[in-house]
Amino acid sequence: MVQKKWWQQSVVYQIYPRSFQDSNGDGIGDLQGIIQRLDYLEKLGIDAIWLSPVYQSPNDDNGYDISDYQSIMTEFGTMAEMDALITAAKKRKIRIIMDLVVNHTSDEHQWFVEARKSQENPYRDYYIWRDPVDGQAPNDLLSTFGGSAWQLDPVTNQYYLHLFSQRQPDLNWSNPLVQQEIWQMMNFWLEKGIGGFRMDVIDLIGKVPDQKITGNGPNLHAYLQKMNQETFGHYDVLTVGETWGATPEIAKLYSDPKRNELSMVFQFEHIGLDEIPGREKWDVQALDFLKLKAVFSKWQNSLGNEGWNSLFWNNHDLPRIISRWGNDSEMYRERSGKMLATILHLLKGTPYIYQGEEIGLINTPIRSIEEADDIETFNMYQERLQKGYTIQEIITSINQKGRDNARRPLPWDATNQGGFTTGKPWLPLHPDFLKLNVATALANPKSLFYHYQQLIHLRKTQPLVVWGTYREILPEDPALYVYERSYQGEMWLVVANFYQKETIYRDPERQAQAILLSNYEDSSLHLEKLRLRAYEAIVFRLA
Ligand code: TEU
Ligand code: CA
Repeated sequence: MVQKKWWQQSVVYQIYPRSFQDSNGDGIGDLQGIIQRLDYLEKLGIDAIWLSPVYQSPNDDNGYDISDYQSIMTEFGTMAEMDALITAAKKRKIRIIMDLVVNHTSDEHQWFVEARKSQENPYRDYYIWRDPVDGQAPNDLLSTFGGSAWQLDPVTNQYYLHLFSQRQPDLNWSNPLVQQEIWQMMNFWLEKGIGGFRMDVIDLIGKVPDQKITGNGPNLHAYLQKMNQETFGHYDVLTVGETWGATPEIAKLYSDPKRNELSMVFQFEHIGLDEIPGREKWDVQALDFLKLKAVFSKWQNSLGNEGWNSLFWNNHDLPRIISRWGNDSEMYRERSGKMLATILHLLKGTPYIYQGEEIGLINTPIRSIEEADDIETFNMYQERLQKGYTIQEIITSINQKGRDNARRPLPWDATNQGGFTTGKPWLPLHPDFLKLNVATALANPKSLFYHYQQLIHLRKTQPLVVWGTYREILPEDPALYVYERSYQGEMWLVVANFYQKETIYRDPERQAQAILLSNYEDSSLHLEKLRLRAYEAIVFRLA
């Protein structure tokens, strides 16, 4: 019998600290601000907080470029406040999951400052350096953020590898000294009583650049098994790897308990379904809903006891899901948000809620590139201008898929700057914050917030949600997502209309005993001919 883990029964809330709550009026969210808002998270009912990076950083990539893993970013506060956050969260039975970014560091990390001094420097091989080939980069590996993945360092006349920005040099994981440094740092954090790690692009640490292998390299799992043995394997913690290319077979390699690697992974197969295959994320097409259902069902049915699903729509890199696949009009924003939440949170796996998702935040369009912040966006803007795209085409793409959409400060109330800050926010809030804010949501018993709270409550009180089996119904239906969850003789049926157009579900053989949750107050129990209105999502207990 597979041992039951706390993180299988948990709901995780992701905080992007820069945009969560500012406590000192500098317009930047901080640790003290998170401490001040823990009661809100306890009310929502979450069990763990995934904290995007809070370590010292020059913020070239908003904290995903770390210059000191064991000190807190100046704008976010102090190590004492970090310790206070861990303690205050623990009082509320909330664990803190740290963001582990060890594929690369900042170019301001002491290791890189040393490494670039000379080819003989003892830290040189902490990173990946190559001689020019015919005066050019060693090969045509590309950075995720555009351009070559190789940057010439003129002092020592060698190129260093950076799969992300030029200021995020990749660590050389084949160097045992690098591994020792990382184990030491991870144990520093584990000894503080954190609840685990989210592991940034962890599928890349096994890269073999000379063979242009980046993800899923030959030594990747050996590194992770060693990491488990040397650090978190001695603790009862959650470890979730960000693995963009994972298939279910690959996911089992990371999360099969027998392999002693990770608890689970973030896979992104559903996230790519409105992107044109082989093109960049900015090149979108209409979502193929049948494929979305097929991908969910594949993942629900594939892992068995050899792994565990993560469940998410949003994070700090993704556009807001209601704008992307729901309906962010005034009329349907919350209705479609409740539908999206229902179909995700009643699946088998650990759900992750990204800050603001629970009140139905939506994308914030920009009019010009001056309103953007994200390095990925700036690089894409320049690259596409050079390729001849019009400014309007580029701004449209940024408004659809840009990461700033997820990074707008969280509006807490209808006061100045949404109660996020008493100063000037580092990035403007969504202009509708006077209506769309936490206080308004908490004041409305029918708000999306309370729908999330009910979904979490169902997970906490009904073992079927965590442990039940999954079976999809009507996979060919072009508008309905229908699935069963069964456990110890009990059966639930989730029926959701993914679209605005009314549709019918027919299930003449079965009776519904009760409606456990719906996003309409007058949903029908009659399955023989069930009319589903715009985005109507109902959870039935069957007789
Ligand atoms: O993201 C990994 C990653 O590949 C994303 O950058 C993704 O390709 C892109 O955001 C799609 O829009 C992780 C972090 O989540 C991201 O915030 C960092 O920028 C990146 O790694 C580098 O650390
Ligand atoms: Ca602040």
